[in-house]
Amino acid sequence: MRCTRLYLRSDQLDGPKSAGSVLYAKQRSRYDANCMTEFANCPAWRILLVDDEPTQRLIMARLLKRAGYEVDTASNGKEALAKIEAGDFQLMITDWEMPEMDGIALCNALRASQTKGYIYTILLTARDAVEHVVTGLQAGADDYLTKPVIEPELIARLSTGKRIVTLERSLRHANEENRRLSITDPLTGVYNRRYLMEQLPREIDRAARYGRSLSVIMCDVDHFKKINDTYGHLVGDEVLKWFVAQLQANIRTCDWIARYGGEEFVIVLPETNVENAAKAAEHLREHVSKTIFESGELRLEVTASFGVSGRNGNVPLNATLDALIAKCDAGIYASKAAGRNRVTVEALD
Ligand code: GH3
Ligand code: MG
Ligand code: MG
Ligand code: MG
Repeated sequence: MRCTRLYLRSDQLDGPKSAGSVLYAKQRSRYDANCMTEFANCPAWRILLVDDEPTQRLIMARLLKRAGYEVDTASNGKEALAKIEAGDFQLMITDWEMPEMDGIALCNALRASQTKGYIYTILLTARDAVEHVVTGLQAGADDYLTKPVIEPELIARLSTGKRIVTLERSLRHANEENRRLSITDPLTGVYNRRYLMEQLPREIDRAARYGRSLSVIMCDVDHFKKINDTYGHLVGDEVLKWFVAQLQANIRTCDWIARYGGEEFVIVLPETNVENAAKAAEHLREHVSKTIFESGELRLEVTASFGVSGRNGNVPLNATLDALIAKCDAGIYASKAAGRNRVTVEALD
């Protein structure tokens, strides 16, 4: 492959194509086609090009656009950081020497900040001593190239960047998916007990620290074992999904549901005093009891028993997770004992 060094004469870029550049263009389009397959799931690759020299920016931007990248430019590190904050870049090519904030400071700042995804960074500079390379990489650059840049080499190094970014992206997605699965009940799609035990203490701490109200509703489907025994576990599963859908459709968006176990669910109501939580529970109870579960020919009346507890913002209570759950549990027990399909409020001591 012919390797042309890129000099700062823009007329060279727009001039007639030589046989070498046509061959190179063909090779590059094959290369790009490979990249297209390899990165087919990615949206357009966005590069932030940072350089204080307008001509260098212009020529490099044209080169990168021809290679299929979306390009945005900045003339120093400060401007680059502002664009990174506002935009979505996967790759960055930065000059070293620039006014206000140079490329080294930019790399340091980028690595110290939280970006949406990894930004693969190439430092492109006239400085070519080994100690400069070391300083650049230590500042957080992933790669180091010297000016004048050799176009195919830059394109090849950017493709390395794309591989790294793709790997980072798939790892991040896998982690997010694992996290989602680890806190979700697979049958009903609401949070599971692990999430409840992790998140409810945080809600309690926040409410206690800022003197805010927080309430919890616990509910248990009545005579659920009978539904399983009569119609089978698959119907039982459908009833549980239906029950959760009824709850979900009748709570506020800031309230959240977790499956405590079996046919027992917990609804956490931030910023809600116990009186209003009791009203919410009564509304849920009534809605469930008046709505018929339907599946094929089957029509079922389903009811549930509720226990409510919580803290009111103006009462200096130090509720604990165990105390709240125990009170809700006691509420359910009392509702069951009183005949089921009812709501019992248990105040915290
Ligand atoms: P009560 O009114 O006193 O709450 O009676 P109940 O029958 O609802 O309560 P019990 O604790 O006797 O039975 C709960 C049943 O829920 C027993 C268990 O097999 C069933 N169960 C637990 N998890 C699931 C599930 O994921 N799917 C199905 N189909 N059944 C489940
Ligand atoms: Mg410069
Ligand atoms: Mg139960
Ligand atoms: Mg039950």
